[in-house]
Amino acid sequence: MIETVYSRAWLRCLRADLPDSLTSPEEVAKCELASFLGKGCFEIKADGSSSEEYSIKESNGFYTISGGKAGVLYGAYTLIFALETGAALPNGSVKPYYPLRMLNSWDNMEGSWERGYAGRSLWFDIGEFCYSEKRIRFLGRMLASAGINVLVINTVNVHYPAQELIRDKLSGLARFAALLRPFNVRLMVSVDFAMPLAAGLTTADPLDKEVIDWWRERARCVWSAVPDLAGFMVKADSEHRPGPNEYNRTHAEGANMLARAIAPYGGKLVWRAFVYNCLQDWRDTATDRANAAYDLYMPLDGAFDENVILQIKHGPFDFQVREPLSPLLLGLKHTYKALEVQLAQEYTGQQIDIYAMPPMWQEIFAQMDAESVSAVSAVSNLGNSEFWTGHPFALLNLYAFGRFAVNPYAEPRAVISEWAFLSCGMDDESTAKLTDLLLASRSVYEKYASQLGLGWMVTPNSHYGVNPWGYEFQSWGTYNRADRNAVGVDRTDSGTGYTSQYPDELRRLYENKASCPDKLLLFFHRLPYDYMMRDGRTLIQRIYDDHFEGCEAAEAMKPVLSSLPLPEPVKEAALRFIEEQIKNAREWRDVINTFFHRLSGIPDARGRRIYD
Ligand code: GCV
Repeated sequence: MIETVYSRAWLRCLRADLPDSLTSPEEVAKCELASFLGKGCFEIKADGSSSEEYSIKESNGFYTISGGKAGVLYGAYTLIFALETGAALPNGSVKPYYPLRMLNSWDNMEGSWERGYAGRSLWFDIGEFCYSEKRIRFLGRMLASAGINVLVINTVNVHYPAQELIRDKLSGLARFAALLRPFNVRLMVSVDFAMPLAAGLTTADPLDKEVIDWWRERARCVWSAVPDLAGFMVKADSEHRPGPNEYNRTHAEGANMLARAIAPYGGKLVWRAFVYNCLQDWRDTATDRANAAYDLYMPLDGAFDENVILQIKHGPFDFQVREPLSPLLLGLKHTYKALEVQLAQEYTGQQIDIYAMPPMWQEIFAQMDAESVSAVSAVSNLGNSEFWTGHPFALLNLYAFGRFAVNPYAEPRAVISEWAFLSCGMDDESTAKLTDLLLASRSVYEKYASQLGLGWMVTPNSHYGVNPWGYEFQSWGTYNRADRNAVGVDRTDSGTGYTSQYPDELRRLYENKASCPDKLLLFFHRLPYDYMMRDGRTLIQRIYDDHFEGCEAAEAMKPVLSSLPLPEPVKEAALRFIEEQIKNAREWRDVINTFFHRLSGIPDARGRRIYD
């Protein structure tokens, strides 16, 4: 395979390659520190346990890192980054907050990548494992240094030949697992619930004895090839994927059957809660897709086995620019849960437009008790492009996800600034300018692409670019119901009843349009265009203003980027991408403003140009 040049990402201060011979996190830690600090400046005391905990002590410029086998590796990266950025060393013993910090790669085995915006798969091609070991090792360093410890290697939509990952391709799986093991990264595989059918059985019914035995035997073979496999991930009864409902079994029955097959090996069964009717009739205004997951899973709370983790997207829909927190994350009390976020910018600019996610994650963790979930999981934004993520700044989201997984109380500005300095190595003033730009980027995007909680106004299928009625007359349950008088869906008690899924305090907040936060107003309420907002503007004026302002803010990013001493080729790429972003922002501004102007007939109070 031809080796492409790739960015060193935030590991610029470290040497490009590690020796191929390193087999344990402790060895990696020693090697990274020896080349960064020099031999004789540090000691590593690994206690032999598998703990991820560590402590760092300094005495007269000599550093001692103590901890478990994996812990000392995290300690080494913490020390290196602290010395590089001038940050304080942690006090006492520290360990990552979540034991499972998962990156979900939606890679297909033929090499494409579902919702991928940065080239092709880093490890699959033409139905086989196919990768540069050097590059995968570098990936391992990136993941470890960010704190990520599980890599799900294939998309949850498991099609042939990905089903074979747990059958004919076990030796490839084992080799790949071995490459990432020294970085404390364990693999997980997405499996197809109906796989027994592909293997020749007549059913995939989770209560059928032959099916149960088939999965047990599969688990035995898989874990004998990869003894530290983290587990299986399953998307069932969702978007045409098979599942237990086809056999009139519940999701608890389906998940528990698989969980029991893998439990003897310590495997976790990550079951995705992204289940809704994707064949809805758009004329049906009583059915609300936002209600679906809560309605399905709340009655099953407590029915899942100990090694099942229900993976729940952060909002009730599907990674829109702004959604309220999924009520399922708040409601389930007796089920292990993983929070799912999406680094791949499917609805948030596709790694062309800048969209830094840390402010969003801070909001998510502020709304839910961090302890109420036991794992975090992110859809990957990586591919084989030069910068790993298409836009070089999109790599921030991978780094920052790791930081929030290690510490859900992380501070967005600090994380962004740390990433900016480590990745670009600029002076303090320039780092601060880039940090400000990135910190504001989400609200810039939100203003031109999806304000007031209205989502889905995107081009169908590709999901990039504006199309206000693109999803309006489709079966996906994604409607804005805009007409000449009003826009939005009433999700209150008098509407679809979605608000009733929240605990009382939140229910009251959202139920009442006077208290509902502006950013979610049209998510929860259907409002006339002349509705008077808290700030004294009408709804339609706010829509116009936001689109003009969002577009202006995108345009204003260009001179800032031009002025920064970014290293090449990052600068060239940033200037190239900002041209596309500005074009996109202008299109959003003009299409959305024209759309609502045509519907409402109300002109812009400030007389700006809106096309007829
Ligand atoms: C993996 C959205 C995406 C799909 C994705 C799905 C999911 O619908 O568009 O590509 O499928 O979410 O999360 O399962």
